[in-house]
Amino acid sequence: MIDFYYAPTPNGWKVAVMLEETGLDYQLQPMALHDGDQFAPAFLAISPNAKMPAIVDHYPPAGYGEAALPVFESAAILIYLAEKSGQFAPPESHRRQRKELAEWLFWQTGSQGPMGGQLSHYKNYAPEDERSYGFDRYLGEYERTQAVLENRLRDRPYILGNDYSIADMQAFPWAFIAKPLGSSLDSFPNVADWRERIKNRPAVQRAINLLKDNQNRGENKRTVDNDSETFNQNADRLLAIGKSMRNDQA
Ligand SMILES: N[C@@H](CCC(=O)N[C@@H](CS)C(=O)NCC(=O)O)C(=O)O
Repeated sequence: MIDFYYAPTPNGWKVAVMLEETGLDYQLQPMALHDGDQFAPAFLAISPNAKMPAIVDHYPPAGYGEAALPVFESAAILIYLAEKSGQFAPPESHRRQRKELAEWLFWQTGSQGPMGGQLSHYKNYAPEDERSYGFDRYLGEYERTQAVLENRLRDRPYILGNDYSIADMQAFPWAFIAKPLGSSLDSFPNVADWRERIKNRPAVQRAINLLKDNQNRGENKRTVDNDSETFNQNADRLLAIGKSMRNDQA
């Protein structure tokens, strides 16, 4: 059984898609990010970055030992689940493809994800009168990553070639929400086709519908104006929690 720490956001969907695709047995551990669940010491022991998604596998495969195994960061979780299930990643012996898998997972983690995340902040959550510079900058940066994907998909249906893989699951959610980010798919027809192919998979549909009612949107949307605590983070909170955890141990 795998505990899946989840909230219905693009980063949460990446792992939800993989769990639904593989059929691995999991139990949802819903997280209320705006109530600060991510700062609970028990969760920080699993995910020191104080962000979801994260998992705890209570029955890890041979070689990991018998203790329950925590994994944080979506790409690391996808690699782990691909290894556990033997699905959606090229085998270790396919060295060139494994190298490409690493490249695209790092690309998503270092480029597409952060640019999409900042764009979302300026489009949806920043103070109204301070949105414009940040929005313009991150729209450009986000669409730059869409262009990278567009070129990659010029001559192949999926990021690694003919086979749908965890590289697609990692990148799909941030292309899926292009329109709510204030971007358009019109200049990216290959991305639009790829997005459609993935979106129509039954497992993907199940994943993006998980806890859909808890999405941060609509009338009660949390923004910087009504929730400065989770939106305006700095080092203080995590340092204070770290200190209190050390004191508890002493
Ligand atoms: N690089 C991380 C990003 C995770 C992330 O940013 N998660 C957000 C939700 S989409 C979160 O947990 N935010 C809580 C917070 O910032 O306090 C991953 O891909 O796992």
